[in-house]
Amino acid sequence: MSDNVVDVESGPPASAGRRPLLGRIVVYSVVGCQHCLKAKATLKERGLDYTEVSVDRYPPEVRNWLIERTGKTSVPQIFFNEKHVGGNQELQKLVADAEQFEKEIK
Ligand SMILES: N[C@@H](CCC(=O)N[C@@H](CS)C(=O)NCC(=O)O)C(=O)O
Repeated sequence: MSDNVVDVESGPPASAGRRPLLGRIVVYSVVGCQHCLKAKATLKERGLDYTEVSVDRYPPEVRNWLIERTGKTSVPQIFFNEKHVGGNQELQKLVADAEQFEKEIK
């Protein structure tokens, strides 16, 4: 396996300050969105890597897909693997509940 391919069996390597997470966090955002900045800062504070998709940089179909998938027009929309967590407000609620948060990120 080449060096830049994540081994799905073991997950990404846990280096200093970073949390091992089996899978992926995706933050769908819009450039300059304050709620998106807050959500990303919260994930960073917790050492959780995420992939950001700035929907305004893509054709409208991407945002339309997001609205269809989540039932929401606002950003951010956050996914832990295929599970839709919600927006920043839902993320903040989740991180405030340490036990639930630990369950969700595993
Ligand atoms: N309660 C939402 C609020 C998010 C929000 O208001 N985002 C703004 C951009 S910063 C937005 O998408 N507004 C357009 C809309 O609501 O359709 C959250 O916590 O994520």
